[in-house]
Amino acid sequence: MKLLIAIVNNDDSAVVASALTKEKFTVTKLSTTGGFLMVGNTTFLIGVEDDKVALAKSIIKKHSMTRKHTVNTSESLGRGFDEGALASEVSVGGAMVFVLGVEDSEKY
Ligand code: 2BA
Repeated sequence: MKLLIAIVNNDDSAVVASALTKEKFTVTKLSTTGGFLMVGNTTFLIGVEDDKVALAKSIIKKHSMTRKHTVNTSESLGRGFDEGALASEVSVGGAMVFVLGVEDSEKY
């Protein structure tokens, strides 16, 4: 078994959740915030049998769009960033997916 941790844009999260559950995946949605942009995103925890990992990843990929996000320099400086490290526009997404091995999983 694997645990997928998938960080998805908030604008895509409802569609991703719907598409996953339609294929019988069980998902947990967490409200999270990206540390760079400080913008809300959604993190999915998905426990998946090994032979279903590719399907889950393909569903997430299909419904996660890449977007441009314009960084407001003065707003970001207020958060303590170094001005030299900021780009005026960054590309966000589609999705960031981590696949972790699960040693044990029990439901009580
Ligand atoms: P944020 O941390 O808010 O990052 C938003 C976007 O800003 C990133 O898009 C990337 O294009 C850029 N970015 C992030 N950190 C940067 C840095 N130190 N210097 C320059 N540009 C930077 P994505 O890569 O698509 O990431 C979207 C969101 O996914 C991230 O939001 C974060 O919440 C999560 N994420 C991405 N990679 C991660 C990782 N390796 N570990 C944990 N979370 C990650």
